[in-house]
Amino acid sequence: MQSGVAKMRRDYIDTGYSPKDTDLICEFHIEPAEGVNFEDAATHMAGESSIDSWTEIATLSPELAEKLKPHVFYVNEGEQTVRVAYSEDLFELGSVPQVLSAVAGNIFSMKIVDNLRLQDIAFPKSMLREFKGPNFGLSGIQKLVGVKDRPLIGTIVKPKVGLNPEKHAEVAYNSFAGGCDLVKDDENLTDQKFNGFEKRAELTLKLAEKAEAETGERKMYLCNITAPTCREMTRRMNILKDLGASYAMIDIMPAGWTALQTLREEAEDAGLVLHAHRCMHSAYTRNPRHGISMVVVAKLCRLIGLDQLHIGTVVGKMHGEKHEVLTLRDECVLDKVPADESQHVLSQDWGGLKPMFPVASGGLAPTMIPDLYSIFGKDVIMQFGGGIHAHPMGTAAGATACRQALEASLEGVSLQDYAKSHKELDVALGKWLKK
Ligand code: CAP
Ligand code: MG
Repeated sequence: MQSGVAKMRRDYIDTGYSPKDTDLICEFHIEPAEGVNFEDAATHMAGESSIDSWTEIATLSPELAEKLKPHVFYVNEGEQTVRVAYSEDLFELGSVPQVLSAVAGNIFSMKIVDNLRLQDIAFPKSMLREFKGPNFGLSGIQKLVGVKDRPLIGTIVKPKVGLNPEKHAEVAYNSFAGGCDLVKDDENLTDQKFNGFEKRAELTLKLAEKAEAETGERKMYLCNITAPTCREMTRRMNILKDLGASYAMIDIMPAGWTALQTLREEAEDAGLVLHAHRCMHSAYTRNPRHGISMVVVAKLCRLIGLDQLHIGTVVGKMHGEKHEVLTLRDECVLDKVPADESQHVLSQDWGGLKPMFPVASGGLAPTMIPDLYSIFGKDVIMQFGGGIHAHPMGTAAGATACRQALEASLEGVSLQDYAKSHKELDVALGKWLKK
């Protein structure tokens, strides 16, 4: 056992403590290293994430420690779970980076744990008050698009990268004309030499407008503003605003939390909806024994105020069990999320912060729409990349097949029956329905 384990203050375990309304509460999964006692690991984790060091420090007076010490108020060694209440005074309440530097910082590097996972953070009202949450959110977007009684249908221009701006805009136009409400860039398309940001935005927004005039439906283009600096992302956001866009898209994990907090402010000034693509999240979230859960990522996004967020599909190509995806959906949309011990979810009162619009994307085909509708209901954005552009009759037909499959689902008609009088759907069934 390391000497630090024996020397740190030992009064952080406090199972008699009732968390205060003002405390920030975290649930952790802890796997101590060999030879390290579970409570010692929890004590050090709690100390390192708040006020303490590896050894007793003379500069930490007993009075100060008493005031700011963490309280490990729940310990379940069998389940390898602890919950820690942190005084709000430990935090810069409006700073996601500072909060993460504490409760998701050095602790992941400690030798005394083999694995450590931050399962959830419950934010106190004092912290919620420092954030605005989504500006548009679920109902604001439904109002903007003029659709609230069905899921929205979106696509991702494919191939991911490689098209020039003209071709990109044409693929977007065909998607809109066929029935998509939303068309977005792929996560790795930003401002490459073959497809510059400004030209792409200009041409695609122009054709979105044309499709609006032709179809009588609102058509939204989600252009990816992810860039090396906040200043450049703001510049790109302002270009979109000047071109009359309603949306900006951002790769939330590569861009980082400071960027998201900055962009939330800039987006409000520009009047733009923020679409959050979560690529890279699995580097943090996928290992069930280590890292940071997607629940934490989703909650931080709602707190900061992204308007819509990818949460998984259940039926598509990315990992994510149904219960996990529905937990994320609840954190996006509910005002009061109840605790769910089995899912390591803490109760969260969002205090009226607007809901985010959940996005299901990744490996979806039109044939999955009945399942998606039964899983998510109407308050979801369904996105089909390959599932639209690989349609044998082309992109527009792929989008039409999605709308037809959605109509069938809303009317409670089987896809096979609906396909009898809807050619695009019929062809899609021929391609994607498992025989
Ligand atoms: C979907 C997608 C998204 C994934 C990411 C893609 O395209 O654009 O990046 O949805 O997963 O490139 O895979 P396809 P998630 O429809 O062609 O799969 O939404 O779970 O973060
Ligand atoms: Mg993508």
